[in-house]
Amino acid sequence: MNKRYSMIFTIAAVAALSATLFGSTYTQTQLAGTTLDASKMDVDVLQAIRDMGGLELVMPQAFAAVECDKIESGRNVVEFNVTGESTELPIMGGKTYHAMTFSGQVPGPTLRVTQGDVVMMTLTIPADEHTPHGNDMHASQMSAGNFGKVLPGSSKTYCYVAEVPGVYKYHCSGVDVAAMDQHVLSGMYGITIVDPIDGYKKLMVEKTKVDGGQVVVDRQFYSPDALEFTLQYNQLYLTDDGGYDMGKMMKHETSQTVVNGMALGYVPNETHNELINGDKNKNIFVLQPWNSADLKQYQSQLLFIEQGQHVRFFIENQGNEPVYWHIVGEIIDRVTQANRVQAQGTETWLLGGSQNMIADVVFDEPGVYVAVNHDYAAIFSGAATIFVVGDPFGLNEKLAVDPPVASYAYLLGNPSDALPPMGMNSIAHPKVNLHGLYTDARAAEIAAELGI
Ligand SMILES: [Cu+2]
Repeated sequence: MNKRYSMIFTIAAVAALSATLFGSTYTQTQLAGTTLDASKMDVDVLQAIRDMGGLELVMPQAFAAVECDKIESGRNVVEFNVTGESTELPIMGGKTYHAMTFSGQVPGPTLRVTQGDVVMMTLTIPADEHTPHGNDMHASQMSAGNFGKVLPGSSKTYCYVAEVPGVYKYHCSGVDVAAMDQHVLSGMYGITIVDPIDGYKKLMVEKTKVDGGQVVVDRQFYSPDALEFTLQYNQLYLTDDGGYDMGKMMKHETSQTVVNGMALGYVPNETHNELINGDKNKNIFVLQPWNSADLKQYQSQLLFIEQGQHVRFFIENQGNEPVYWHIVGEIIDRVTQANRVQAQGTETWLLGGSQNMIADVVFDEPGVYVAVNHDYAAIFSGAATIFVVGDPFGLNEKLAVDPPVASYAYLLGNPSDALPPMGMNSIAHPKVNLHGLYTDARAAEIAAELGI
């Protein structure tokens, strides 16, 4: 008998033995291949659980969370306070949708900490909010019981140590899991970036050169310092009046694919039309839905990068569909998950739902590049993000004369709202533009904080 069959028989034998020894209807129904019937479960076991006050009484603190009043001295404590708020936000097509948000913005605020920090996270639900919310933080390692619903007019705090570096989703857990899909797919998601305690690694890029008439490998190394972006992918499943359509979600019928909350949010706006085409109403990009340069918190924008600059993307798939992350015109020089390098030099990297990557890229030539989810349905429903590398249109001279800067990027900021610290190896953050969908109140609040 080969090993594979031997293993299957062993498992079957153990299962049959268990069924015989314990008379378990659960084991028997599994062996018979029929659907588990709760009504046939051992009533005494269920009664015993009830007598103990339910499973929650048995399980709390089964896994070590940090008690907020017993934090080891020496650890840095980072407070992270968010609210759960429903609101209307604009979407492509001149409409609005019934958004659910952390703190009035989609994505929610980015939490950035260093490995080993304690995060003290508080979710507050305003009294006038119509539904409870919850908070599931993927950077923590604690009992799922912590992620239960928080009622309107109340708040909940928990503490955890950010032990593992990387990018992590946080999201609303609905009302004790019920409607979690609706809350997340309506906008209740964000990321935590946990910077490695030893900083990021320098980047190696594969090149070749001609040396003495021979083509040889020419590995080039870049400082860990980088221009940083966060890109978060998700879907909207909407009814005609902007409500959440669970039927469409179940059938995977995407209404719009959003990047940082916006479908096609990183495409030219009327300023670029004017500068490049001489007419603010003459679109450069075939799909250009967010033209106004005035709509500060949800204007479309190009993302500017210097040629030959080390760029670090923090990417999270917040959604319900796979993301085949690719940059039209470039090779991803390095893919890191947690602090382990997964690939060096790859065309596309697949992210399943709630999966992340740190992509390091150096753009070799000036020009226009497009980051996509290389699923054609995703591209044409919103997952196209345009970068301008170098200054192929001569915009820097026109837009950045005072003070002169190497790239227009430094005047615009980039789509990271990860406020200090930027990590020991990060460059000083450019002036922050508001990228994503923000309520007017939230945008005004952040602009005031930043002095922009
Ligand atoms: Cu919620």
